[in-house]
Amino acid sequence: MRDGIAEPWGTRTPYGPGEDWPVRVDCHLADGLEVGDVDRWVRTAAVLHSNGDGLDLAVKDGRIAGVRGRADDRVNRGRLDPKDLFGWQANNAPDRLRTPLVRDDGVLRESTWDEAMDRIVQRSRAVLDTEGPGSLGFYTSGQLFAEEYYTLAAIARGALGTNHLDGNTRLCTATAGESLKESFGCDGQPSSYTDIDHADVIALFGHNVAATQPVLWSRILDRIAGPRPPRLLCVDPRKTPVAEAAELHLAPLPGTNVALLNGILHEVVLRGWCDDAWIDQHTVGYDDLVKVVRDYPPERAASICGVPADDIRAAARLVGTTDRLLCTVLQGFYQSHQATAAAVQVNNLVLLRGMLGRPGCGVLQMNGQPSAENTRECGADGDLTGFRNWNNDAHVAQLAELWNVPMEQIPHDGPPTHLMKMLGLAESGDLKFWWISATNPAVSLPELARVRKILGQESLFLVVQDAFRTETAEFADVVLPAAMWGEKTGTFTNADRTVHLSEKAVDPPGQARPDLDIFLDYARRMDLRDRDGAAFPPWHDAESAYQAWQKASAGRPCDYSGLSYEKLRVVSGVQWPVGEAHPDGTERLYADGTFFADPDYCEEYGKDLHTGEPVKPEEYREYNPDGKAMLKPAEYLVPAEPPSADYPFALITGRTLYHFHTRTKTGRAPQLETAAPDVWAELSCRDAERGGIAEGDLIEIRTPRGRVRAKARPCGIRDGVLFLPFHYGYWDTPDPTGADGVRAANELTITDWDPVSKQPLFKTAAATLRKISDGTPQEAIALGDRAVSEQLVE
Ligand SMILES: Nc1nc2c(c(=O)[nH]1)N[C@H]1C(S)=C(S)[C@@H](COP(=O)(O)OP(=O)(O)OC[C@H]3O[C@@H](n4cnc5c(=O)[nH]c(N)nc54)[C@H](O)[C@@H]3O)O[C@H]1N2
Ligand SMILES: Nc1nc2c(c(=O)[nH]1)N[C@H]1C(S)=C(S)[C@@H](COP(=O)(O)OP(=O)(O)OC[C@H]3O[C@@H](n4cnc5c(=O)[nH]c(N)nc54)[C@H](O)[C@@H]3O)O[C@H]1N2
Ligand SMILES: [Mo]
Repeated sequence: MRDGIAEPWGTRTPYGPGEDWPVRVDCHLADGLEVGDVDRWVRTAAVLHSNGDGLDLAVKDGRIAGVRGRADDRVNRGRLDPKDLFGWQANNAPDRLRTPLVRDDGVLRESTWDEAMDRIVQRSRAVLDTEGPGSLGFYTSGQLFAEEYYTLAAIARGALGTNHLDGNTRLCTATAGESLKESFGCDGQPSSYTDIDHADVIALFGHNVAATQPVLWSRILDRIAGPRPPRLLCVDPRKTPVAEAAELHLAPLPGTNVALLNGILHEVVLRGWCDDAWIDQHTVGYDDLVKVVRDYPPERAASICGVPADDIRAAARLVGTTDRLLCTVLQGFYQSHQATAAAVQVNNLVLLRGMLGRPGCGVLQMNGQPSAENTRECGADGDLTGFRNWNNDAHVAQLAELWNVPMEQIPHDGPPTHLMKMLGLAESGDLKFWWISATNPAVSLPELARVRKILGQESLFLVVQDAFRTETAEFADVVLPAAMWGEKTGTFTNADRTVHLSEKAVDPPGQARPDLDIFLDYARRMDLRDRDGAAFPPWHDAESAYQAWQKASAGRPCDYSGLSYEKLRVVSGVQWPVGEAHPDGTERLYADGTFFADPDYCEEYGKDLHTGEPVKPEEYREYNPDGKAMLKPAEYLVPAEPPSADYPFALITGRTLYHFHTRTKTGRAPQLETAAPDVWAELSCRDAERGGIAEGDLIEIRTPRGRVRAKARPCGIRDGVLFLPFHYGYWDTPDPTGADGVRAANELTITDWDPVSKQPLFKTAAATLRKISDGTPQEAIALGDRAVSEQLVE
């Protein structure tokens, strides 16, 4: 048992290219408990990121009492990161929701399930009868199980017939999905984590993997410590541990990723580093791409991004001349104004170099949350179930047949409503009923002052389904207590298509119930029926829901038809598709050079990368009749809110290693909370010196939307850029900064989104800064998070 806080990545187990990653089993048990005392171990995987690390829960006296990594798991070979070592304690927190709550006279009070569900059913019925299905909306998560999303999609789209269903994956990996649709015609991760075992160059684009998938980072560190290590390129305005370890670190101005990639592609094309034969055979769009990137010589890109032109040349040489190039992309690309356009340029790089389907090659358009992939594939986000195309009547007809509902009932006269649009519908009063499950928008959405106003609006009946009484629950008309991971059964799929089964280990507290049971209970109480009058959905528990999902996925790219619960109980992690052609799963997609892009099969016809305007079916047929991979160019566009005289800094937001999102779990794990107890703001040492600001001083950051007070942390971030972690909600009182409770980064962020993926811009706002007061040496020391993680890099 290592000190998971002081050693987030643990000890090195070096290995060479093409070798198996050695096993290292991490374990943490409740104080005083020995392995021999554990009653039983129950199979699951990590839920505090998208890595999908296989683990077993220790059960003692009916409670979760620890975790142990599974040595035979394909993803982690036994390793666990700090959040996974300690985060399970949240399940046992004394302040879990144990009963439903309903609002009377403005106050939430305890109620029974019958009373709470009656209120929900009455209101849904009334709204449905008077205003139609378009007045009901559902906003779900990237943290439930596939069974739960599939059920919610069937209820919302199939039975109620509303188009307003989306997940918080909109904030998270909408761009991952969209960029894959743009380039390959369909969502689905091309590559595999095992590509790290083979890669010669790993390029990380806006992805602080050391903090956000520490076990994946351990895998990279172990390659670096072994023979013939991979060379690393890091693109991030901050000096992250990834940047420290990289051979080359480019720190572009926030929001300039497209210009940077165009500069790199310019070099790759003009220096002849393309795989021309592969491009000819497998892609369309080469000439369009060349026409655009020709105008981005490194000097031009350098002047836009604020990085040296020679560094762009060096980066291009690194990715342009290696035989095994693996690229990863995450929020530094996804949460800015040209999110999809930028992520697609990384796909272009991989395509130009013919780097698909071989060990050590490819692209990981990463996910963030443990089951973000399932939200997308089950159709609980802006797509139809099974990566089906809303704009293809044959696909809608398949769903109608599967669900035995009239095809007209499944909304498909426009794209499914994305979250930011739903928020607008709630604001305008058009949305009258909104059911939010497993997400905490009162902290995680941009421009919180507006979000609070909308959630609190009289015209909106708000249902919040969570394990805790969150900031969002405080606005609810009805609060439903949910069982969490470990307290229910289901499957979830990580960022490299690895599916795990998560088994119920213990009972939920009080009257809390699994989300699946709640959704099914709602369907029964609403008396939802299929075309023949049978109760819909017809399934009744996790396994029957999963079997229905298997059937819905059969023949689609995300094929689960050959992957039973039984098999998942034997093999630790299987990658979809799993069907007749691939009974044991599929390590890499597109190894045979065929894509899911055929006009009759593809998930989407694509969009204009600048405006988001959907491509018409007939245009797509003409552009890509044979379903090849697509090379799509984009011009760089200036961010909507660039730094100005009044707001001279570029503000970005993101994560720390020790917390997950709005801290409902990690804030309840003492080791994690102590490691990063309060908000801080990163600024460059030079900016700090100019402002007379020292480590630990209290500073105030302002944008046109609001202000936040935080302790200053001068560090290696690029000049002119500020960074705030977004974990700290305003609800935690008393507020230690004394700044009237305002410490949520999203007080500052802007209501704006990428026109293609509709993902909000959490990483680019213009801000100003002033010092409020001197800190004390103790306060500087209390900022332990940075101290610990940076010291370990050295
Ligand atoms: N510890 C921890 N791990 C997590 C989570 C967590 O909350 N805590 N959440 C999980 C989830 S849901 C997600 S989505 C992932 C997110 O994982 P990441 O994307 O790795 O995390 P972020 O900190 O949001 O952003 C990554 C980096 O983007 C950089 N960046 C900001 N603006 C730009 C830009 O314009 N260009 C470039 N190139 N880079 C930029 C930031 O400096 C930051 O270091 O993490 C997952 N894992
Ligand atoms: N400024 C800024 N904002 C951001 C980001 C950023 O980088 N910067 N990142 C964005 C990203 S990538 C993400 S993913 C979002 C995350 O934003 P949120 O989804 O709001 O974050 P969480 O705190 O994970 O909220 C999940 C909620 O689900 C509850 N929960 C957990 N398990 C279960 C369950 O099994 N059932 C039910 N019913 N509830 C459960 C938890 O208690 C918690 O309240 O934040 C986004 N917001
Ligand atoms: Mo995320």
